[in-house]
Amino acid sequence: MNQPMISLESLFAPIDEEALQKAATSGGCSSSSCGSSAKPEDMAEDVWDKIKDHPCYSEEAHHYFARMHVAVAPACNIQCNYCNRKYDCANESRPGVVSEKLTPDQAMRKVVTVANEVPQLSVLGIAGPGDACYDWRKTKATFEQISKEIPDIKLCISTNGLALPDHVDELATMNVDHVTITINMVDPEIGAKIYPWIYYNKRRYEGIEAAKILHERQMLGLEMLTARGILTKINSVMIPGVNDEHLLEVNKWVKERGAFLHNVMPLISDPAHGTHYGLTGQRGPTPMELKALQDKLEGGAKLMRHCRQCRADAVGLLGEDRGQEFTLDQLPETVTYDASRREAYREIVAKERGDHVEAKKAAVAEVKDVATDAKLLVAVATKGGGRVNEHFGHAKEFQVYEVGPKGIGFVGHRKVEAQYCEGGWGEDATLDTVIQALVGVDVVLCAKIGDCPKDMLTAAGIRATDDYGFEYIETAIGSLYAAEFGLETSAAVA
Ligand code: CLF
Ligand code: SF4
Repeated sequence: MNQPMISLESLFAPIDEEALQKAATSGGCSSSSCGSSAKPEDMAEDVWDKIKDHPCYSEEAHHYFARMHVAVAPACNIQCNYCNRKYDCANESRPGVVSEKLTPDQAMRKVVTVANEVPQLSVLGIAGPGDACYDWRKTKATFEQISKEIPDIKLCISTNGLALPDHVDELATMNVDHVTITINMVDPEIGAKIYPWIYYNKRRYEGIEAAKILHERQMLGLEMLTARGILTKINSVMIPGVNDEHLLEVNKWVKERGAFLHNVMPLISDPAHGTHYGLTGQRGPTPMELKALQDKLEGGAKLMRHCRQCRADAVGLLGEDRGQEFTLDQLPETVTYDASRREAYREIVAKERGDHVEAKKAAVAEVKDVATDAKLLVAVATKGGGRVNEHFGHAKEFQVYEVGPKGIGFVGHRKVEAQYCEGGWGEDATLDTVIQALVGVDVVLCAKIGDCPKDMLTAAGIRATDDYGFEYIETAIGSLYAAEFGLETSAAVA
């Protein structure tokens, strides 16, 4: 099989047009086999086929593949205490953000435009504002149109679960393989503290009665999806003092009913968003509280830790958002789908991904060989492709890995509200906020860092290095760990 020539840069944004061109003309692998070398040994082939290029369902895929959301279904049938209807659905998306609402026809134009320009695109999701199952007519019309035009795009929805059981059969017929249900409780007494009311069967219910109905419908929906082989992700909003400890119970219930992933997201509560929780002073968890709960949940339903709580009109890799490049006013009046760039990209990824998996295995073996119990929390600046390839001052987020005797694992990300280096020079005040975002981290790995930010990080107890720039993330972390705790000490971080 011919493989395309690949440069190290070929998977970084912006996409290397030359590499795409070579891949497009190489006659390489078919897109259906792309990335198959990365399949975990204990995973069934049909499950791997469904997740291998889904950036949310596979942590590994999120380095390579992008999702886009279209906000076509704004009506909602419940009230969550962390939601203000002016904004996106906080069950899946970032609260406090207003996304551009589209008709199914407008959504079609947008998806085709993005598919032509963003070769990483693999998934189309409907994730608020509102509920995709309650506002079903628009969800269905959108999916039907788009899957006719781009048959290989994966379809994904997010729902609060109340109307879900009414549509599971249609979801199965429409080849929707990925559904997210937000489940914050399995005890209606706790539910009553999260949901003031629901609207069900043309009636409004409140308090414990409302939470009980919602709970029963969520469990029924999950069981129906599992029975049809649809992969279900459970989102839970962690609300300190309300459901944080209770999420251990939720994890057990959803595991028993076949959930594929459990994604615990932090409550984002800001009085400016005008939500009940925001206005009554309910706080969200700190990054370390979230990690501690996720660590407690290990061993139950498999955890998703790389969620970015994206916008309901997000476009791009999970850590980036190119939505502003594709607003309605910028879309062409007519557009025809051209599959060539997406196909070419998949060829490049197939090769790179196989190499990445091999590199990861070698790095984990290297870490396990080191005779120590020490653990490190390592923050990585990356712009995709699974490599340490972003400058410290340009990073919009850091991906956080834990390395220790058990190996190397992704444990979350830290968002940076403003970049240290904007316009070519660094601001000390901005650096303070970056340091704040990195609390608890031991080492930062990046492609480049200047002496000044490095010294300020060191003063805050965080070491930083660009010694491993452009390596695969796991290779870099493995080398760092071995240098620090193994026999070789020459490359230890200064
Ligand atoms: Fe979108 Fe959600 Fe589908 Fe992904 S997002 S509908 S499953 S395609 Fe992903 Fe974004 Fe987290 Fe959602 S990172 S908010 S989990
Ligand atoms: Fe808001 Fe989503 Fe809850 Fe509806 S389901 S109230 S849109 S967070």
